[in-house]
Amino acid sequence: MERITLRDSKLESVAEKVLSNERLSLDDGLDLFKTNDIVGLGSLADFANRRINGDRVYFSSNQHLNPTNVCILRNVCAFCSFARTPKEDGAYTQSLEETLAEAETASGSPTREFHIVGGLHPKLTLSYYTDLITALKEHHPGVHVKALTAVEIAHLARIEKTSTVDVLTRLKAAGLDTMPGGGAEVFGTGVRSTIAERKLGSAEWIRVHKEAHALDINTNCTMLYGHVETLEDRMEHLNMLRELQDESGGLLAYIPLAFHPDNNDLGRELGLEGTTTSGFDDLKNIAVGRLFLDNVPHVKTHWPMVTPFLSQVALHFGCDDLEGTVVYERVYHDAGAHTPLGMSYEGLIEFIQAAGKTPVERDSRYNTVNEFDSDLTPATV
Ligand code: V47
Repeated sequence: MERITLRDSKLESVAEKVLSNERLSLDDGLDLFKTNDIVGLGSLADFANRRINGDRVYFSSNQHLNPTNVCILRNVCAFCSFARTPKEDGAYTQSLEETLAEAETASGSPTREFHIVGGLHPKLTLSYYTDLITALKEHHPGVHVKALTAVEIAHLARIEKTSTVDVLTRLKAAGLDTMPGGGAEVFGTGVRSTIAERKLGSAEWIRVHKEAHALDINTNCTMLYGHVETLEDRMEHLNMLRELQDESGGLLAYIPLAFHPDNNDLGRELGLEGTTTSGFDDLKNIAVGRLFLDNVPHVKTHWPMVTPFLSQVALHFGCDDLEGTVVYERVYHDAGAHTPLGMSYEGLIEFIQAAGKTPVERDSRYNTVNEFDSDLTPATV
């Protein structure tokens, strides 16, 4: 029988539910977010994670590609440091050849997944993306493509004057395998109108993910935390994700996204420039996500966002996925991240082993590509 030591007696009833695999309520989630017993919380989340994933920790030999940073929401998403207006300094839109050339720059391990997201360009049509996906698959046989957030899908549907289902169907025909979880931010209308007024609404974000699931396109989900949201807002958001998954079952991973406040209006307005979310809150978001989203199989830490060091500790706080080699991360580095831009394949393996876990290289749908032993080897980043 598992023994979990708790210092916060408020967590005892939650612990009973976790041990007997009972669903947590919104109030349970709030108690978890409010506790200072981070070790107790982590032990519960670790238990819940090991019940699903054992000691396996997933990673991907992947490359992030961001074909354009030109975005019609440049002055809408107050938290974003990546977007530019078409004529603004630093604006770029890659040609197909330029993105294909960037896709060749990964070294050391064959790329098995391309993660493609970018701005909502006012002129690029669907064929820009279908051509890119088709060409990437031609040049990299067997590679998976995880591309375009629900917000980008809805934008392309507007440009093409068609439905989001039609856009998804055509992307799938071109080779789209899965979709990333970005663009969810915080679903609650109060927060959403403060940080991203006029962006795709939460109901539409959820609808696009349901449509993708119905087409057998698995997706991820996220929550952007550490700005104006309350703990109640976080729980409302997680509850909407859990309901979505109850209904359609296509979510693969939840990724809590730590707000980076440099070079964006929200960071300036909140006086947060030069700061980061606390490690305490980063771990709480991982652990509560693992415990509350009992129907989502994986919880991922995006290591370039919260540092490799915090991500390694998170592997004992409910997290079973480290993202991947990444190669060149732009979204968080534009917003002040000081982490490396990418990590080597061997570095990721050593990093997982040094946490006493079993590294498993996965494809986008979490099929095992390579499994390594869990020998403890000293890790360097
Ligand atoms: O949609 C933008 C967020 C997302 C900031 O699904 C910011 O596997 C914090 O979704 N501070 C893009 N967050 C990243 C993303 C992602 C990353 C890794 C893996 C997966 C996956 C998804 O990043 C955006 C937005 O929600 N974001 N700016 C910022 N300053």
